[in-house]
Amino acid sequence: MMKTKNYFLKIASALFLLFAINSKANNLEITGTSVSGNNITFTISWDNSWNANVAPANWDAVWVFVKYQDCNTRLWAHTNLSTVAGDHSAASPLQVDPVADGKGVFIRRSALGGGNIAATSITLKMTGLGAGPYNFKVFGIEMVNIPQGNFEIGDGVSASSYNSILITSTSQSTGLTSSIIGGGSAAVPSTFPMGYNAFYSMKYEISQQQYVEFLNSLTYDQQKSRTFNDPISEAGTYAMFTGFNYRNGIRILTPGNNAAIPAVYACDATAGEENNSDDGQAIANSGMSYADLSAYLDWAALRPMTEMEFEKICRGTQPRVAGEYAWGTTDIAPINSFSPGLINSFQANETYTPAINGACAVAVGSISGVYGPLKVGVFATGTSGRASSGAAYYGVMEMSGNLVERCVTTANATGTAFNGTLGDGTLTANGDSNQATWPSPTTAVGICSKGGDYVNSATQARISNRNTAVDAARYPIYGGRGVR
Ligand SMILES: [Ca+2]
Ligand SMILES: [Ca+2]
Ligand SMILES: [Ca+2]
Repeated sequence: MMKTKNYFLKIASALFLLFAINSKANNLEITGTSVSGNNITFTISWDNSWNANVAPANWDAVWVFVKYQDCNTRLWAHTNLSTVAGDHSAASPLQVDPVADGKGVFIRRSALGGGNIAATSITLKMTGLGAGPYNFKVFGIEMVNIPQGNFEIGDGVSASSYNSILITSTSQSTGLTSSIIGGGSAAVPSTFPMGYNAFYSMKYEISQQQYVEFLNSLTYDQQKSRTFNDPISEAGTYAMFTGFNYRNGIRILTPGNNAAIPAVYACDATAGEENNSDDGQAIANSGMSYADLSAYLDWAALRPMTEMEFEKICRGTQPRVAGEYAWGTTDIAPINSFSPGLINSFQANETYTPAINGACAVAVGSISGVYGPLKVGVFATGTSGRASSGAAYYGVMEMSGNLVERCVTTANATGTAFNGTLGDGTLTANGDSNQATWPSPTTAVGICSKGGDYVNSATQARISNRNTAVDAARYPIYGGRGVR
């Protein structure tokens, strides 16, 4: 299960005393799954949840989706859930928000408040299931609500910055000409998700544990496309790199059988026995190409983020600051995995001490020792504020630094053709995403890089920095997250 420290504690503690309880790991856990007819019941818990009506006036949620495995074929498939709210139930303090395509639900606080969510019973109604027998697995991804509203783009000083303009409902409904948006952008049509409308963003970059759970639901051929070493490789082989590189500890636990039986993967950053507390489960997953990222997002029924949405998530309703990072100031304190202050390496409570404003995983002098991305939410502690935890305006983490966010660009017509089509939970036979208007996983034309990373200069981590170079490769600095 995903275990991360929370960053939002200090922001929220100004809003609700309840938030000041502790700084324990988020501990998103889904347990006790049982199925009766078309109903699937489980308990969910996570830490430091919020629902606030003062700035940033938003809430967190968990995107929950269900996969089922045919007990005969052993193949996993996506389960549809009812689109009718009354078909689902949640015990207090939670509610279930269905979605129109039935690919999952959002589970969130039903009333204003904050603090940990203790194990709470949820029952969801599944639809369209044929005769079994099946196994079921419930997946959860922490998300942050990004409210509808105006926001500014373009800080005027960062590389390829957009013009300094305000995005409004009119921008979204009529589109933007290339001369109005600037930055060498193509014209942006009204069908492109600009960030004005409300959406959800993943709180964190995709973690190694999340990628393991993804791999373990794929076929052999799909796994082969989504990893560096073939799934038939011997037990202990690292999945994403030639060996234990860039702090990526995903290994083959049980080898696959050529083209038939998929491999089983696990986290084992501290090599020897998998799934120990120091095995890097919550370290961001390095080494994903856009093809890997888009496959994960299609599988999870999310979608790629656009580079305009990136600026919305970071800056929120605040006025632009020249050269600002995701936390809204120009403070920057480069920190890396070999920095002496990094403690509890590879554990769920990996963090940096002492807390410092602008702490961010970007280039630190010369590279030495074991280096790679840090734990998602690494700088958040019980006493950290926005600038010391690195939180973007609405509470999304590591939008500056750690791993590069691969976003849909407005730099070319392939990117601007993107219309926000959601993933449907299903990949091609070889494990690629296949959703209409998504940039091609083969070429990555239409994808750009945002937010910088643990290797490159801090200037790339600025909110308004734009890097529109096309790159379909699998690099140690590449990661990402999805929205819906
Ligand atoms: Ca281990
Ligand atoms: Ca990042
Ligand atoms: Ca698909």
